[in-house]
Amino acid sequence: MPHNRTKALEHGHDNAVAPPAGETVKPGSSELTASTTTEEPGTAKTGGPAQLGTNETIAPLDQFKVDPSDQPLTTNQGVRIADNQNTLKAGLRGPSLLEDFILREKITHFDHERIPERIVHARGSAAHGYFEAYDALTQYTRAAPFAEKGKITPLFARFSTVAGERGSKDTARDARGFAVKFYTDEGNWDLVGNNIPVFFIQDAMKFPDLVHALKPEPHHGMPQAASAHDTFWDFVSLMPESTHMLMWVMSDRGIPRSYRMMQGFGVHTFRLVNEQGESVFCKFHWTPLQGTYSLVWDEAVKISGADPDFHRRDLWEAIEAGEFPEWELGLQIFTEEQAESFSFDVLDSTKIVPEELVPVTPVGRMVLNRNPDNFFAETEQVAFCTAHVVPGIDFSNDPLLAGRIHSYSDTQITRLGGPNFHEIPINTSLAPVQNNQRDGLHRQAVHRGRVAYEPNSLAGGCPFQGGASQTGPSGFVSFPDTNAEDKVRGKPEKFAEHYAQATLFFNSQSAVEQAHIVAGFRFELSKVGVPAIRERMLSSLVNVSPDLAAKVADGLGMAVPAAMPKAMENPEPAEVNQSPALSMMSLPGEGGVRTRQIAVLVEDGVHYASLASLHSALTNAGAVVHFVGPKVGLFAGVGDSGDKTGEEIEADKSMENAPGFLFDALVIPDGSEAVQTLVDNGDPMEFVKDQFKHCKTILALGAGRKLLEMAGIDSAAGQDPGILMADSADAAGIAPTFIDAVAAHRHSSREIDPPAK
Ligand code: HDE
Repeated sequence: MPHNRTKALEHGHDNAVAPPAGETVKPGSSELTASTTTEEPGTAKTGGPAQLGTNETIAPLDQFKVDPSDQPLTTNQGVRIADNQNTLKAGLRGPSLLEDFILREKITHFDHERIPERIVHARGSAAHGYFEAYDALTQYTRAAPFAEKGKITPLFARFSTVAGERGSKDTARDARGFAVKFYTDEGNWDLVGNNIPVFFIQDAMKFPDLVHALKPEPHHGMPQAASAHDTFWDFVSLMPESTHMLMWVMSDRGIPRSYRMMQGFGVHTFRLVNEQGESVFCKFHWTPLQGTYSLVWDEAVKISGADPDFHRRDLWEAIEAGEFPEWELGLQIFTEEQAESFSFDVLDSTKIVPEELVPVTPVGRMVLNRNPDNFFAETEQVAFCTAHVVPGIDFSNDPLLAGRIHSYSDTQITRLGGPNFHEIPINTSLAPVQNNQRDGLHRQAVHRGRVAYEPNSLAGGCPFQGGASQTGPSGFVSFPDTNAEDKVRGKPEKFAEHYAQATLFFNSQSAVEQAHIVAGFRFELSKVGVPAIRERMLSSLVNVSPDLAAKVADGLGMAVPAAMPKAMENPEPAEVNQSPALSMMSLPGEGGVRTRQIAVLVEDGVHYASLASLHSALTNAGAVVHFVGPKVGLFAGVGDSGDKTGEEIEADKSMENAPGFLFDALVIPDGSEAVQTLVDNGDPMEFVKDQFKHCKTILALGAGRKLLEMAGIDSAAGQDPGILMADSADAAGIAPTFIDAVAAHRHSSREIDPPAK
């Protein structure tokens, strides 16, 4: 805190000038500041529509907000600065003086502005929000967020890519982090998951190896944010346990359309523990209400050039527009006895528990309703740690999880500069913190008194320990798991089965999704320089699906090798051979076009009335409509006769700054003169071709169909539900069909590999 508000009071001054409170989002309903909602159930579940962002996390952050409005410029010591333009010099053309403490303080601070980036998940975006419980879950857990129906728990969620550095692109093929910090009544609980429910490795011992193989190769620092290179494929082809995760990453899950449109998973098996100390196993699932959607590869590659912040911008803009993204939290709850009967081991993070074996029960929703005020202070400095659990949540013996419990707190010590990172405002608990830990770099708390030990009599025994009972606010008690085995380095038997669920995943995909997996492997392996690595990977894929291996081999111009010998040749038969929930196409979508970005091309001579009526139909449906011209600015509209009406349309984007692949759908306008100019310009044709190639919806009004003819795709109208044509007079009439077509996300039936001319 740069200004000590209490100091003047300590010395008896009452005229201290406190800085004005930082600007925050205007408080909405005060209901969200209460610990339970008072709303009547508004939807089938509980709660009503999300409200503008205000929640309990604002208060602790507010104390630290700095607002410079009407304030003079000062040094860090509070000394007013008279001249912020010139260094102190011995004469106007003379040498600068060492005594210029103002210059030295400014430059010194600047020199240390950067902190180490996260070793993985360096690039991310975050938002504040809240969790609302649908019902009390007290029969399973005493965790505070699930204590009663309608209970609200503030939270901060960060989404990230894994491999790329902090300044890398958003649309790389990669897993995505999905980390949620719940500020519960009983302390912070961090659920640090991914958008993919399994992981590459089974044991924490292999994590540094995995990351060293995945990150840019150390001799030349390439490639950035991508796994398309030798060291990664060398490692994973030698680690068949990675195969299941590879299937997910090579699938469309590796290139999400938006952070708002991806699932999240806790990955490991966790424990829920109730008041009576009884425990069940649990897997956490987040499902987006916006639907689960992806990009296509060509689109992802192009977007990474035109807008490396594509996902960051999307999350930020949706929240700014009041389109608060929402996810449903679902739990798979099962007993230890059930777990023992499964053909796989639930302590193995390369395995899912198929929903056909244990259904996902919806238990609440997460709404993100407030953007951070400061990227560094909040998004960069937030420290998620799997060790941060609260009473009612406990760990399983998953050996990958065990390593994480250590790693996250440990890494913050370097990244955030010492052991007091819990005092950084975004990391502070809403529950009071009292203990005898003292000092260390950057300590903020001013502990009073002489006692920093326990037991003590001088401080009346305080702070006192809660006791070992599981009930009430007595404190965290680890579940007394019974373990009576030899101390060994090794793996349980079922960990040796590496392919059944990779096959389950592949077989549960639609034909289009399977084709994308083939193309994903083909692309990545085509970048691998050492043929033996490609061949080894192919031999592993034979064990997943001979069909998959054959298609990838064909794409690489190679023969299919013999199957890689399996670690376990005769595993227990899998219980489930098809799981529709694994296909994104079977997941519930939002069904509408809210927040979808629609480009409407404009030029001078564009038919005004048809665009105006389409614009209002689309914006009423929640779509974000952008008029895209050869340059930004005003363009003259015409009427049915082609004469200027005096009305103008303002292009808020240009074809140069917003190429076609950034949009979810395209409208080509009517107006002969405008269309002729569009035809004569190369950029609109690129728009049409990319939209077509990426299987998006295109609507051509009136004369605009000429652009479709030029692109050779006019004949698709009537056959392809995503290619629409209408007269200007029917612009309002076609709007519902267009909206439905955009809501379908993509019209994959038109996809050809390699793409049509
Ligand atoms: Fe992480 N991981 N991880 N990880 N991870 C980090 O922590 C680690 C794993 C995940 O938005 C680091 O604060 C080990 C699985 C997310 O800030 C680090 C192992 C899953 C984030 C670390 C794993 C994840 C991280 C880097 C294997 C999905 C970003 C900086 C034993 C369930 C959180 C940091 C954020 C970040 C270690 C495996 C997800 C180094 C040792 C499995 C979402 O501590």
